Amino acid sequence: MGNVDQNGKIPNNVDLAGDKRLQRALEHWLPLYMEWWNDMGPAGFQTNDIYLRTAVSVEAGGWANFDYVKMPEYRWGIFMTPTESENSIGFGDHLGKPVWQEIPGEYRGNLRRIIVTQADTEPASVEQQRFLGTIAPSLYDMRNLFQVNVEEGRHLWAMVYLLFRFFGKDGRDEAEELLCRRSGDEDKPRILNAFNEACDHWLSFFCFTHFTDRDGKFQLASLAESGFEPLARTCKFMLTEEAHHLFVGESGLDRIIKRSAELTRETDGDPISAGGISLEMIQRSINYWFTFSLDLFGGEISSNAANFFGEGLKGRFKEHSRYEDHVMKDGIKIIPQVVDGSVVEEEVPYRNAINEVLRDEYIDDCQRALRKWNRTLEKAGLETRLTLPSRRFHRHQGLYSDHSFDPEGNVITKDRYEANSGRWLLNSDDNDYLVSIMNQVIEPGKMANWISAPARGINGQPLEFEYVRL
Ligand code: BYC
Ligand code: FE
Ligand code: FE
Repeated sequence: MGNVDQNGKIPNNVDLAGDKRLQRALEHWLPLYMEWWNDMGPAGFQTNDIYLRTAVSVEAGGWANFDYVKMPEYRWGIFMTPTESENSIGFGDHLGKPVWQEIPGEYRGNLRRIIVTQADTEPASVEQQRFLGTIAPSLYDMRNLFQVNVEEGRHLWAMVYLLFRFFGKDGRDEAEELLCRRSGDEDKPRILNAFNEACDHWLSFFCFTHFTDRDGKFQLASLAESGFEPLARTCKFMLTEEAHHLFVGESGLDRIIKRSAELTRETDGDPISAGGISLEMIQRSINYWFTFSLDLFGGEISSNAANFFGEGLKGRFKEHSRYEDHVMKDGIKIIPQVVDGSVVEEEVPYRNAINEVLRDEYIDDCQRALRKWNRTLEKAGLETRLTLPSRRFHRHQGLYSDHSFDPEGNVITKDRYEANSGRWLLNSDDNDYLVSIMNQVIEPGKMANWISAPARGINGQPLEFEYVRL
């Protein structure tokens, strides 16, 4: 199973050649996918050579091959991490029973829903990032953008394979729908809210890859625990690609913060006068994308999530190493809720609160990055610090979406919220300004004025390397 077949139209290690019907069905979907890529993928640059990595094996160390590739010729493949042993289900009511290689009939609906939701985010993000190449701050960054884009395309392939292989006609219909919905479209939007938000400049791009791709990391890690083994192994391999997306976001923001700090000092506190980005704007962008990404974990109290866990479909982050009790039938979790206008702690049955357990892990990981960025500010000699807003602030899903909160998490009136939201969240003036300073920089090794250079190039190449041949 581990061997990768590179010869067919669709590279894979799932023995597509051994299932001609399935192979033909996926080869039939390929031109539909290409049509979507040409319409909704990166605008321009489709005939340029880009220095990209392509997955060519599934071995831990050396799965990636770096070379110049034109994006439409990228080899989108279907890969699963191989298994070493006979696995058993690691959590929930079926704990210890053998993992499923086929879909258990009674869970077909829930699995389909999870896979379609995951799948939908992948093309959505490509659509959101469609125009960013034209305003890239360097060839290095442009290349990273396209790397993320082709890999999100591959993630769509990963999920579409599962739909075709395990869900028959329904799966094929869902796969078609995935190419019909459009990010931000009024009539046929993408499923989850963050994936319909505009991402029209690079401050939003880096916040998106930092905060929103990070939801991907935690959701994929939970699905990598699944008792449905083809899903688990698919998600494990996706996580190897995800690490680069998170690097792009975290280091991109760090580079903006570093440059903004420099310009803040040079201009006596007015980086905008020098065409830079202010720390207040960065804070507003963090507030905006962090909170939209919090929504992606679903409601604080969710019977869907309780079922996914009990049924062995979706576990917790690092279920095996981080937890001892893998059944959690009787536990409780404290969830602060608004009662009569104030926040009080209420007990909730643990399984129903499992979305919040994952959100906790996510917030800790975000906090870690904040500490790093604040060290960058400290080193630059500035006293300003960036923070994460409360998980209650600016929410559109779950318990807190019915109330208004300030960034510290205090209940406030709707009027007070509306009077201040422009100060707290990335606003249209910010967006206009950010778009106005972002002009494409295409000289190898050069950076736009509002961002500092990265510490090193890609795959050991120098910064001056021609990452995109224009
Ligand atoms: N927006 O029971 P609840 C990634 C809906 S990112 C809109 O609390 P549940 C990537 C929900 O569907 C990772 N609607 O939700 C990143 C339900 O609808 P119905 C993506 C939302 O099911 C960057 C209702 O509200 N993967 O890979 O417990 C670039 C009640 O919800 C939202 C996954 O999400 C929302 N934010 O949890 C590229 C994994 N949240 O039934 C890629 C699969 C909830 O009332 N998905 N709703 O119509 C899941 O595990 C779960 O579906 C969710 C929601 C965690 C998303
Ligand atoms: Fe992805
Ligand atoms: Fe990603």
